[in-house]
Amino acid sequence: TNTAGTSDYEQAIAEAKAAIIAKMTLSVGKDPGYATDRDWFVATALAARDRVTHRFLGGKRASKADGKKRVYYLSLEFLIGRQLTDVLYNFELYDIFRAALGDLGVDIERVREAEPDAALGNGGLGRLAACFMESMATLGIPAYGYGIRYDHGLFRQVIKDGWQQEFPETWLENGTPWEFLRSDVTYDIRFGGSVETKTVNNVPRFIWHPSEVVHAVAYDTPIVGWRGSNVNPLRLWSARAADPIALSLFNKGDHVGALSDQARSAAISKVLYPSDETAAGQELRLRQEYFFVSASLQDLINRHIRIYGDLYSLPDRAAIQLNDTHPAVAIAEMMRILLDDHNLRWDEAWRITSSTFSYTNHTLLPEALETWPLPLFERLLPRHLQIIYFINNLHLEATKKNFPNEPELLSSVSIIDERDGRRLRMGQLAFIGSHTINGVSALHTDLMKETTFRDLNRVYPGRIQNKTNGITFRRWLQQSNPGLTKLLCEVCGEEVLDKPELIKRLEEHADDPALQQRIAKIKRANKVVLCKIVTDRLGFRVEADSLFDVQIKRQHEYKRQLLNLLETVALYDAIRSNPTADWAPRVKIFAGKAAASYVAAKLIIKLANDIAKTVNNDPSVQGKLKVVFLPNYNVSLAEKIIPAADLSEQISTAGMEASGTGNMKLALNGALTIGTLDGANIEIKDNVGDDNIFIFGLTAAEVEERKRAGAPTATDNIAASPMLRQVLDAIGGGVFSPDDPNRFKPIIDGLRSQDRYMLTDDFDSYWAAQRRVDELWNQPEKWTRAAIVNIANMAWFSSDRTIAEYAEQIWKVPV
Ligand code: 26Q
Repeated sequence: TNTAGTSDYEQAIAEAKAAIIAKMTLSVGKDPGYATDRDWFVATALAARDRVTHRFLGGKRASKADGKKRVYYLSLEFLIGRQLTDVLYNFELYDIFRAALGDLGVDIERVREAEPDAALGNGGLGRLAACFMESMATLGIPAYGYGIRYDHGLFRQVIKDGWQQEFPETWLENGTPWEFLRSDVTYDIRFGGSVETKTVNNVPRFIWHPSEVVHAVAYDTPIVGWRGSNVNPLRLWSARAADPIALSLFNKGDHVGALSDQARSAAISKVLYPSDETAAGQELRLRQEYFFVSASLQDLINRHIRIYGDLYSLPDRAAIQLNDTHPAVAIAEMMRILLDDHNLRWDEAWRITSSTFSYTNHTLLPEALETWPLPLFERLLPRHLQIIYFINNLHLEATKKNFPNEPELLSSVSIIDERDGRRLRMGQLAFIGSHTINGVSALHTDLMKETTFRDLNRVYPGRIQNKTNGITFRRWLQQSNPGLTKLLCEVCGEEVLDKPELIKRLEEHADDPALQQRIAKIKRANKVVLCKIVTDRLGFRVEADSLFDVQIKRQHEYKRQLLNLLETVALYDAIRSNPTADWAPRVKIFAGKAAASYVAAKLIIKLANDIAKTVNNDPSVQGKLKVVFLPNYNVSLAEKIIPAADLSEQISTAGMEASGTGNMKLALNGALTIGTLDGANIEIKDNVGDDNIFIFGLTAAEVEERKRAGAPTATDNIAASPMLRQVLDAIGGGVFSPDDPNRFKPIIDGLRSQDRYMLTDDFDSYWAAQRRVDELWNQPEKWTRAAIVNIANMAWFSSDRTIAEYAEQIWKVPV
């Protein structure tokens, strides 16, 4: 209590109220009486941002960072989602602002929902970057995220007659209160032209004469760590024309032509490439990559020289992490800057470069590995191509020397792929130019060493490390599941918010019926919230007492949403033929976007919706089975589905899902996993124990073995499984598409012939695992016990742990 007789808490609420009203009046320019939810969001965000800004500029970070090594996280994607709750929560202002808004007659929930998601990413890789930014701020690591400020993030998905449609996403249409434009931080980004070779004092010099210059302008978004401990910048670049308007053309009357340069330049930061796990290979994409890499390196080199004077000490003061190969051209750009702009000798430049960079690989799928046709690369970045040739020659010479009897080795470790049309392999470039390369789960890292990078791993042994992914518990537990968080604080102590390993204490009470009931009650409340979303968006009801079986992720054939759909159809048939059996009443929930050009994935979305239509309108399975496809999956929808999930579908073909992170979010929130031994599922199993997870299917080694044998197994698999045969006949015969009986024939033909993702190999085993799920669901105490054991053993999957490992073992920065 203070002198005025009010408590500090009341005082804080009064201050927040005054701040929000001041922002509404003076910044939004509205009378609160006329404010919309969106206005309240802006006013609230600006009031919250002031606190962040003080911390951001308060000198704490800058002085703390002085003399310390900085971490630069280069990523073409940052899938942040909404920021208001993140900021308020991490500053421990959430309750105060809720009360302040409540006093003003405004529901904070509506204010939260008025914020558009910052969807500057596709899926796992982009969301991981966002979790990492939050963890780096939390651990007090002086880190900068660098990326692109896309005008349009990932497209908005609409489901029309069961088909996916894409619409542009417009998160910036009303501006965003979170960013600061730094017009003074602008760099020239050059493209094209030619390279002139000169000899000066007997030393060859290379002078790049670009044909085009684009400006990169910085926008900073502060990233707040837990308890406001630290605030780091996410610096995103926006493209502007060097000449906003060609006046000479305009004056001649060519008003459109006068603006075409502006349009061409601005195109670079217009839109996020919506492909996930496929390399687009288009010129604009390469322009995006080089644009943000060049701006980021110029920026960090400026900063380094300002503080330390020269670049020799760069590796001691900076660690640059490449988030997949998307920024891998940075290796060549760093060399170019050191050689051409700073006149360093090659070996000095190479030492600095290769001891500064490290690279994370997120996928081994061949179609996702980035390669660039040499002519395209040369036309856009002629000097960089020269440098890459030089790097490659030295690398191949050294390899030849060390492995004199293995000439075949050279073609596999070369940066240039000489098969069908010469191409640059960015994975090879990133590997060769980095001191450390990491995979994102134990299995994935092992597979990197055995497959794609097998030979490079022999040439440069010891460079590959594992860093199993993690998730930030602030967003994925504390903010999205306040009910569970409150219970954890009570049972495990408040310190659990700072030390997730204390969640383990929950396990002592796993058999306590009182705790079980509380956990079940929290889950049910979360499910009721999701039921309302389903009703609001789809117009039908689902029962909160059913098992919520969820598969939420990008639509990709390797993730096998189709396997889940086959099982759905088999279950639908089985329930109808045996209605009195002990089926667990289920709601199958799907959500996820397909890349706009991914025809097969879009047809599977249509299949899910057609199955949903048939099943949901069939009275004979009422109360036993419902199928839901929730449109426009994004971070905000994930925050609602995950706390409400009972069963987490992680059913990729073993060896194909590098890690997965949704699997971690769901298990942390008490969903049991049904999954293959793939990616981080294996580590989840190791942590929660075999009895608390439903594992099925071939292992990665068995998948490999069957592929090597080369014999098509689909025919045999189908012949051996009457149930599978019936399902395929039904779908292929048009049972779910009477309006177009052949609609799904391509899917079924694909399974009968290729079955590239081995669904028919795993179907029976998956079915059996689902029946084990039914059995456990019908023993609610046992189910809840298993859920508790899952929650209790997920602490290791905190991204704070992951980032601490990167810091110690890759970046060599103190935590
Ligand atoms: C490449 C070139 C051109 C256009 C697009 C792309 C592109 C874009 C995004 C290629 C791949 C991606 C995304 C990959 C991704 O999200 N991988 C996921 O990374 C997660 C974090 O490590 C893992 O958990 C997932 O298993 C992995 O699939």
